[in-house]
Amino acid sequence: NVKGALFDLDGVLVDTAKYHYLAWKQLAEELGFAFTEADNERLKGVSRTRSLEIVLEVGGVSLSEAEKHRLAEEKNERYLQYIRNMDESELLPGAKAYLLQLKEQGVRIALGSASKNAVFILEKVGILELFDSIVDGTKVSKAKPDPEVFTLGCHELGLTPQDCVVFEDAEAGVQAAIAAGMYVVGIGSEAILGAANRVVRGLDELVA
Ligand code: B16
Ligand code: MG
Repeated sequence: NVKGALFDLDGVLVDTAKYHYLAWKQLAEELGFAFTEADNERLKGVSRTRSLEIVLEVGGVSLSEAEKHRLAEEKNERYLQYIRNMDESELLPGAKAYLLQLKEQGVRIALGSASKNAVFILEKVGILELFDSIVDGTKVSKAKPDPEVFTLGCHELGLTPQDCVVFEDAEAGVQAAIAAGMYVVGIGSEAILGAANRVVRGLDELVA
């Protein structure tokens, strides 16, 4: 019986990938190369620092640590310009209804995201107060597929892994949940998330 639910943010509750994409694309253009939506798939669920390395790899560009630090900051400034305009209408279908349904059932809710902007986004879309625990990129040092983000979330909820279910849209996130010993529901396509215990197209499929 499920006592805790851990949610990834980007791709599960909101589609922030489109804003990450716009910000990275602008950065790539500034550096003189193109960055496509297909390239952007590689950034899903990946930390900001690692994302920049992938972007630079796409452009065949190598830079100093100091320069990389500056560009990561610059990308984040751009990203913030996009997400500051977010509101409740940007919640993915079924996201809020499903969170409320779980709350009604007495299930405790945690966030397990790589993003350092997670709290800001949850506030913008109006669901911050539904979370009993927030584990985000400011709290963990090891990125998915390392289980740290989910193990910590489960611990903060005062539960054991067998009590918890994870909702994830990225392959690395599904692997992280499996490594944490939790039941995992993939959000997206069976072809990519086949390792999950169950795959649905979106949280709206789970709303009773
Ligand atoms: P930030 P998730 C991830 O969110 C995104 O999928 C990934 O593209 C992004 O690079 C990462 O957050 C870090 O985000 O730059 O805001 O710290 O899927 O783990 O919720
Ligand atoms: Mg995600």
